[in-house]
Amino acid sequence: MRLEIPRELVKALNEAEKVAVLTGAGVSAESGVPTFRGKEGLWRRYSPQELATPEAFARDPQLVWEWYNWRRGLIAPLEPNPAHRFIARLEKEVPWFLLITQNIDGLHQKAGSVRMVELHGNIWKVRCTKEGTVKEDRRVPLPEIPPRCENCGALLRPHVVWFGEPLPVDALEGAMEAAENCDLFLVVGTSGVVYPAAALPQVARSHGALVVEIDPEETPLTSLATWSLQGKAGEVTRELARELGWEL
Ligand code: BV8
Repeated sequence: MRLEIPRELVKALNEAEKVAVLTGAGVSAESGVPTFRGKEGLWRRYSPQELATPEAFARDPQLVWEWYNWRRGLIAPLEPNPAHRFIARLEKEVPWFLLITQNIDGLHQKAGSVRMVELHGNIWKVRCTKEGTVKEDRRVPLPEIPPRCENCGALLRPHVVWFGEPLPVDALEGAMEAAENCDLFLVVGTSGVVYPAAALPQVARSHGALVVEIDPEETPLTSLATWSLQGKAGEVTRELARELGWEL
């Protein structure tokens, strides 16, 4: 069943000068990355709110690292899907663009996105808990759990933002500025429950931007949207690309 794309939306996308995009786990779902709301096998008895916290890591670094090691192993072979590729193409088509992602999987970069900020860090980076140094580490699986800093021997942690931790200041400032100045704000695959990321569509709306949501379900952000396209990101963006005459 072909999704109906409103003519005004196609016009708005063709005329947009400044575009910001906010993505969540849903944009990676069709690549095979489990969303936080989907309960995945081994880890279904834990919620991210329990494991993705500094307290959980202090209490049991082994358990937290087993969870991240499992996720790294799952994500490593995955490829971007048409939604990631649409967003990377949109970046090239508009004069001013910023992608704001909550995802830590690195699939946007793999699809060619460049002008982007990672609000919650990146699963492929590790940080020394003593020296604060950050390094890329793509070893799958990790040779030892929990991994240690080869320089000082202290525990390494995933370079991601846990619940209760502040977001990277430069990323959040860049995201806020983009939400305040864009004329079109596209939200793809987020349940809109995690703050401060979830506040960005409201900021864009209150500064006069058109807000477009792509999600198979209604979310707290749907009422904010000028257009809400209820469908899977890969399928909806394929339709949008067709309307725009883009080959993805
Ligand atoms: C902070 C990295 C302050 C780690 C993540 C009470 C009220 C309001 C706020 C709070 C509160 N209590 C606490 C807070 C703050 C808290 C928060 O918001 N909690 C929530 C749970 C209430 N926020 C924080 O703690 C943040 N920090 O506020 O710091 C501060 C300031 C100064 C000094 C000290 C402290 C930090 C939050 C970041 C947490 N880290 N990730 C890791 O991943 O391991 S969050 C993680 O979960 C993701 O990054 C993402 O942000 C979030 C999950 O959200 P989604 O991406 O939306 O994914 P979800 O599964 O929920 O939804 C998927 C969506 O996709 C759905 O809508 C679904 O329908 C859709 N979908 C499914 N399939 C598809 C699809 N869409 C399209 N196509 C498909 N095929």
